[in-house]
Amino acid sequence: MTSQWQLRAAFAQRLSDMYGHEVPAYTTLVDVSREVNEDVLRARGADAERLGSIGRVTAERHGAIRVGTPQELQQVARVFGALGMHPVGFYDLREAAASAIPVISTAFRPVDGTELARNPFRVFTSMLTPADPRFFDDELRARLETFLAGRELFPPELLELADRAEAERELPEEDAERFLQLAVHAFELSPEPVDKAWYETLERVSAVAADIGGVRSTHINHLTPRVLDIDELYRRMTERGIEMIDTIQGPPGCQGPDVLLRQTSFRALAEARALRTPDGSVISGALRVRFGEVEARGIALTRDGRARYDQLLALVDEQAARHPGDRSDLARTVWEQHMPHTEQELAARGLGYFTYHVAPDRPRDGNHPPTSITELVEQGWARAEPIVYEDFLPRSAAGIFQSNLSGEGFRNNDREGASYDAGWLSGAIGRDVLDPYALYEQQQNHSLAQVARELELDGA
Ligand code: OOG
Ligand code: NI
Repeated sequence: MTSQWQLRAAFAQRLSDMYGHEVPAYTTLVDVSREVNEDVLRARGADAERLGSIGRVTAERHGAIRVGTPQELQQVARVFGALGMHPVGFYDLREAAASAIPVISTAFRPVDGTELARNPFRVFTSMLTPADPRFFDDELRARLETFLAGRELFPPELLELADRAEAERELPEEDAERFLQLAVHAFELSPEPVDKAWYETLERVSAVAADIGGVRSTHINHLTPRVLDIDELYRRMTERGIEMIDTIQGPPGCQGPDVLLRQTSFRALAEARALRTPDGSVISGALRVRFGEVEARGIALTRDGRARYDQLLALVDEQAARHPGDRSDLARTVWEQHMPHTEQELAARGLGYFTYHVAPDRPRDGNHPPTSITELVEQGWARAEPIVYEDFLPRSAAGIFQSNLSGEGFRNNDREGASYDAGWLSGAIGRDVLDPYALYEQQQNHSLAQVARELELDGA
């Protein structure tokens, strides 16, 4: 029998093999990430593994896919449900950038600590919003919806196997093999010719709309390894002559603990594709759809911590508008002034999530332990271990989308946008879209309750 986490790990590995075969620059990114990680491990020792074992980090990937309709999203949810991955978080990218990005998104990922430690594979999943009149007029919307309704992204056999794997939490070996083949195939780039005129019609609205609704299949558009020092990775990729986008998205790299998520990418490469012209002939052309991204993960921030992060970003924007120059220098200065420089401070101020554990080696001096967690940590009764951020950032996601679009696209801001939120998305998928903060908080609270029990604190 193959269990869900084994299916997930095998799927991530096969997707990686497939992607490396199709997009060789991805392999370079993975190699350079591994080299950087080995160097960081050598230089920093155990500290390098504070946010995940080197085994987890080396195997860790996130992918990104894009679909067209709620029905397709429901099917995606079944495929990932088989792998023990659940929809977490709601991201609205429609306003997050200057370019037209007509999608809303969630991320499918494992949610509990044990599963994440086994294999944290996650997929950022976006759904097109044809019903948003700022991007699509009635006629284009109708054509798009008809086109999307007529395609099949996932064969019924794959979905049946997925349902079985989810219900039984495992599959017999032979079925597991079949499931993996079908699932990986569903995310390969299709050789089928692309309808050139239709693709270009959508491209005028948005390159993302064309990528999603202009073809009869879906594909993984990037697969992202995790690196322990993204500034160093950026330098080494540039040295190798791979042109990276001009920034690292997310918090600036500076003194103090890493928080949230930092990401960077290389631009989508032109790939040869067959195009069908209006007279029915097939010509060879090129489309830019797939790219490479890499990320460094830090500590998960609480709602307060995240509010601080968003305020600082706004402050940096404001200053950058007044002082043109290197935005990252500005950001570092702002961060160094306003963000805690130590994990202890992050925890004590309630800005970051941690799990707490009774220190096994504290000499028993007859004193009664204090009851506040900050004091327990300060006096050596308990230790705090950071919880790693497992999710995404809407602004960084928009930045990644945007840096890979060929044109600005079109958004009519005179019209009112269609409104979507996590509740709407839950209804559309037919599964709860989980709140990431609730998940981190649960993990933290669980560990606090355990500490209280072990130290026999009042009320425990
Ligand atoms: C998704 C872009 C967002 C990330 O890591 O923030 C993303 C896409 O291009 O479909 O993957
Ligand atoms: Ni990504």
